[in-house]
Amino acid sequence: MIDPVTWAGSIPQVNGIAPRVRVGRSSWFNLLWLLPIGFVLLIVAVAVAKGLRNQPTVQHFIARYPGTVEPSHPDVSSGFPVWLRLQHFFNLFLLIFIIRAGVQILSDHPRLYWTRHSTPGTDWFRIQNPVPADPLWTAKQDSISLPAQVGLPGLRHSIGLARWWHLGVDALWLLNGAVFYVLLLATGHWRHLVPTSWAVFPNAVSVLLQYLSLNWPVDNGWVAYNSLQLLAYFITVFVAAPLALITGLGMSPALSTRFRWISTRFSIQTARSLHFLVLVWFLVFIVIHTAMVFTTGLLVNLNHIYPGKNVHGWLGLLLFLASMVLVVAGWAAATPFTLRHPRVVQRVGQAIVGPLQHLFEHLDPKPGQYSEADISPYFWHNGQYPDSDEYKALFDGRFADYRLRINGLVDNPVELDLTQLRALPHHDQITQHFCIQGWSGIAKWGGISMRTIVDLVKPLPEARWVVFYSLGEGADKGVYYDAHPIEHMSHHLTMLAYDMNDQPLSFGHGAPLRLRNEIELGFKQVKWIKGIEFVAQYDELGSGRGGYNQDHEFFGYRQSI
Ligand SMILES: Nc1nc2c(c(=O)[nH]1)N[C@H]1C(S)=C(S)[C@@H](COP(=O)(O)O)O[C@H]1N2
Ligand SMILES: [Mo]
Repeated sequence: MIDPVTWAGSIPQVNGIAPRVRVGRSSWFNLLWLLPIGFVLLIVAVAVAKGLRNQPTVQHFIARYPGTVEPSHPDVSSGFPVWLRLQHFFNLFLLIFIIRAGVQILSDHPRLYWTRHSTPGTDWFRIQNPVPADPLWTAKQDSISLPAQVGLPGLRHSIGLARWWHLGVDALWLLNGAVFYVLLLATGHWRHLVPTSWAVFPNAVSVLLQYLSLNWPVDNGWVAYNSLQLLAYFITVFVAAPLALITGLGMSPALSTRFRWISTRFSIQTARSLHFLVLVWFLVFIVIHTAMVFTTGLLVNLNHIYPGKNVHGWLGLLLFLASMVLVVAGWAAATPFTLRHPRVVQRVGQAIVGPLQHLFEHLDPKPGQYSEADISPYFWHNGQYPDSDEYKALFDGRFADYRLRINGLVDNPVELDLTQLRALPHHDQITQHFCIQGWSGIAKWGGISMRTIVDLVKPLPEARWVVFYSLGEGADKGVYYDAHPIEHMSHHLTMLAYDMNDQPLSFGHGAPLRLRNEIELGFKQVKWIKGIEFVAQYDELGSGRGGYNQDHEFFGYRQSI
């Protein structure tokens, strides 16, 4: 049971602002203006279209291209088979949760960029005020709340739960889509959705003119969609949906650090921005599609897609309303259920998505990811800063009394001070950080490869996890920690860093020592490390879920996506 008041370290709920898009260097356009502007443009477009339709050439054009390319294959049956009607409903139902949780994820870092640096002021879109000047401003402070029935679950910084909804339901949606593709192909119904003649383009223009001039074409979607509709459906099913998957995977640290040829060209921020634009396409599509269903013969349209009959009558409407009861119930229940049973959401999400995340965890990243020229001018801060007396005393003494303890299931437990740590073989890497909230940045990390540490302490065969404990607490009090699979300790880019960009690690970024394991998301990169323990399992640590955020904010213990 989540108490919104004490959630995430009693983070107060803060609203965002109306969406803004940057124009030029630093002017911001409030997208709410699109409503009156769009309305005026629509009226102008109607007037122009009406004028055009009085022109003989345009009339000829419309007579030549009436709007629909008749199906040339007599073997393609008309109408909508039962699998298609069911899948249409599943699609609609699942999209509700995907979209709501997706907007929630966006709200955790309510800005979009085109470069992997996520530099404040270079965002092209934001639903949050400009980043304050405070040099220790964290991404968590930057997150915003959503109304409980818009976001899923709406609370500020509830990204852990939102991700289970988004990724878990997405897996079901992709399965539904894959079955849909197969059945489309197998039954020949793809011919209803794929334009097969160039005539689709002049016909689409013709349809647009007919709609805008308020003299609508006669539709018969039972047999063939009009060309504009066909293009919209085709783009949605065969372009937007696959793009949603591809851009979604483009945000994975494991995939990005492995498949360099693509992630060097399309950074996580390009993927994230495009992922958002796909959402915009879906939203615009849903609004227009629904409006057209309602205004082009509602009863017949609903008879097509619900009972699958090309008739007049009320059955389709009744079935539609019954299905809407399910939709409304699912919509209304999702947030209250999530707040009441967050562990269930975490467990079910983990069961659905976990295996895939495990798969990606096998990808050892390539060394030599970036060069000095790629280093980000600004690197966001995140997390809960340490404020214990122990930490303050160490910091004030310039870490002269600092000792890193490495123990647990090892042959040779050690305690090392900073001089000893710096005397170990030096390793550095220039890599990209992926915060779960969505920002990224490149830095050069200097320190010790975890391979060196493993050689030094000699883990016992039963050691399976390596737990990194912080000197700092988490947002709800209690030690911040995170467990990593022992296999990752031999990956190329797993290291302890004491330098960042050739300077000793700053307070904010984790002084005196932090972890880098580049195939995982940012919250697993424990800062202000106090000790490292090799264990067989982690269920007796914290609440037993493999890390502080897993215990307190329902994140997953594998975060390769
Ligand atoms: N001890 C500790 N380590 C932590 C955190 C924290 O709250 N406490 N936050 C994590 C998160 S969410 C991120 S994104 C990175 C941020 O590192 P940075 O501040 O150097 O960017 O640190 C991670 N390590
Ligand atoms: Mo993070």
